[in-house]
Amino acid sequence: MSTSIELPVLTPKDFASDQEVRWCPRCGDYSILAQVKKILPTLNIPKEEFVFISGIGCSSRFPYYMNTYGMHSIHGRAPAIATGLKVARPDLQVWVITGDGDSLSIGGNHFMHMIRRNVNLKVILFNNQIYGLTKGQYSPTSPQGKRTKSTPYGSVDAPLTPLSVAIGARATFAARSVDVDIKHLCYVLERAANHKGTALVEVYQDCNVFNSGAFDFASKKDQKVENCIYLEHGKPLIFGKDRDKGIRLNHFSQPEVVELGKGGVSEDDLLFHDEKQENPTLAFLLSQMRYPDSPEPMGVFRAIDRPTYDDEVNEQVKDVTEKYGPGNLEDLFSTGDTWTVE
Ligand SMILES: Cc1ncc(C[n+]2csc(CCOP(=O)(O)OP(=O)(O)O)c2C)c(N)n1
Ligand code: SF4
Repeated sequence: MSTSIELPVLTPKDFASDQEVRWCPRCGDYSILAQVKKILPTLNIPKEEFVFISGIGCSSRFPYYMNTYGMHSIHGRAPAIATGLKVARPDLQVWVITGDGDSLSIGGNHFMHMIRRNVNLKVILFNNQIYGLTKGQYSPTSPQGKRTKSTPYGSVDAPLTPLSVAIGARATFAARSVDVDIKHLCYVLERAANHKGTALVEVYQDCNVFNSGAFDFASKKDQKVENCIYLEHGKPLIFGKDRDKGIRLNHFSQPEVVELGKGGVSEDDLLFHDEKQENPTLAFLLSQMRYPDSPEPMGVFRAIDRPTYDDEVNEQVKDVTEKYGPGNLEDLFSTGDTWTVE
């Protein structure tokens, strides 16, 4: 006789912890927290199998506010801890929560290696283009010229584009959304949750205290239709209030804005989005389209299949154990190239 265990039906409330939320009023972090709590019950995964691991920053307080397992870890090191956990416990769904400072300043190295290895982790990068927790210093994503507490005359640094870094490291899933774009953010988070491999979601997050309005172009209703292109797999890149503008590749394979119907330009001339392209060139090109120089793409840039690090490591351990038997740490330390220092 077979018995099947019915999973309890979960709601967003089941994922809310009893901790007082300590973000500033109207911070974009609230919306991201709310949307994550909304999508988790749709995944049909027992609550006990979710783990949220963060680094340090305002955004990294996230695990306190989730009624799941979690860890508020070390600055920039969440990818390393999450990788260890995922390899040891592949049955868990492990989420990494990080900020632009946490992931791209002190944690830039770890971030890149998590992605190139394709560890099966879901990553939310809260990009507010500033250090929030430490009260308003510039970050690696702050635009050139940005005046902050640590750049009083304007930043001279060339900023990083997180999705370009990720796609450069051959990310198998890379997406972007905006904190207050609730439906779109839920869609992207759900796609990430269901992706096998490192799934990076960059979320434009308003730090209304130290960098207010940085993403108005992508969050205000009247502005976003003109400034953002919502990517859809297999569909042409069209945007604008009247959906009369599109993106075409010019003779130098560079994206350019064209007006539909003008000079004989039709939908067939436009660039069609293909998130499944193995070659990352096109996804990288899209990631380099940045407002205000160009309309900015939103959505899933890339979603491809590749073996995951955790699967590969566990497969290798299984094969070697079958061949040589279970290992012994003591033996490992005292065999081979060892010597005594006297
Ligand atoms: C080893 C170490 N270096 C520096 C700091 C100081 N520090 C704390 S959070 C932070 C940056 C946070 O920025 P971000 O990741 O963008 O997160 P936000 O607060 O904006 O959400 C820094 C530099 C620290 N806590 N530990
Ligand atoms: S400082 Fe900025 S990022 Fe941090 S909680 Fe306040 S509004 Fe949010």
